[in-house]
Amino acid sequence: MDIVFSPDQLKHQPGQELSDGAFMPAVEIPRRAEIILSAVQEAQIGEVFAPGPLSEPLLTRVHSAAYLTFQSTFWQRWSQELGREHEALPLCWPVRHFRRDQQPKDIDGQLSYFSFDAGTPLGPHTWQAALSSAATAESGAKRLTAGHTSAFSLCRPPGHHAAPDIYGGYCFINNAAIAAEALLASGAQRITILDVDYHHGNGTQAIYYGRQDVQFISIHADPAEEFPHFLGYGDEIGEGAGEGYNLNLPLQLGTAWPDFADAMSTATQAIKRFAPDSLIISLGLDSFEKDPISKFKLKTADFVALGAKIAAVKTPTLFVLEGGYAVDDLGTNCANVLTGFLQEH
Ligand code: OKP
Ligand code: ZN
Repeated sequence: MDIVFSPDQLKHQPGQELSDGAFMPAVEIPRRAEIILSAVQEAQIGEVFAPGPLSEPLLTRVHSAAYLTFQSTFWQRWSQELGREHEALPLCWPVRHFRRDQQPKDIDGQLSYFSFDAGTPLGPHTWQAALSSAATAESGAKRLTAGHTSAFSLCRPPGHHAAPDIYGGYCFINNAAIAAEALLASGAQRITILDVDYHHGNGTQAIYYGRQDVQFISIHADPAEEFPHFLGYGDEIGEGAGEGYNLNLPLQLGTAWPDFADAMSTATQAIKRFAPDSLIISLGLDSFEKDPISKFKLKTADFVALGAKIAAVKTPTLFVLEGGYAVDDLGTNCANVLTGFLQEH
């Protein structure tokens, strides 16, 4: 299985995030990617390749023009117009009675308009790293188009919380959607994105909610108990042409492998019925028992079983890295998923 990785992804170096009502050291740090890179090489999963440049049309298929303008010019405006050198966080959102049809002109207003949380710092090289992460996803998708039966896009920062015009949850560009659009642009008819990250993939759901060419399935902590709090319930089934093509499988806090495995069986049955040309796995490793921000109980050995369950779908599969913050175990857990997949493949 080819592995795609770009060192430019390490340039997003958030210092502090707002979490639990206080500034805390950021958990979505470059070390995550470094430790996974060395573990998958050690486990001889495959050869590592750098991605080519991201294709611009893919970006505009996933994100709005206004959002892309905001992100690509943000740091210049923040630092030169406002003279701010510290990383940026939004402060105020258009909830309930506010209007959201007016895009503010000022930078702080726009920061809020294009975000959904205060836990996702924007720094001087964030956008460059996000573009490299998206290029890593595109490059993995190209391997499936070329006939490979699997690939691993070692993406960082992650992508599944990013919606067409909103960043948040450590995500700026929706990498799984970039990969899906690359596959569709190369002739695929149907794609499934299966999101196994501990957190609901609200951004991916938003992008595909009205579409029947991309099936979205997410296994995650119940949003009534966990971030992102406002999406990810079981009654969200898609709308219009997309009705029936969105499947949320929320699980209770404390879920261990047996119940996670049952949800995986439900997911794989739905995938087989849909019969996609390719499967994209939004691979979050934060379902791990020692994850510092999560409350599931998967053990290191369970990740081998997770990889095997994914292989049982018997469809060309692209793994796109999402979350996972237990840095010491992250490499082993990631390599275990890929090894479990390759053994059953
Ligand atoms: C990103 B991904 C907990 C704050 C939660 C956001 C978590 C983002 C997860 N005190 N902060 O899905 O792994
Ligand atoms: Zn997560």
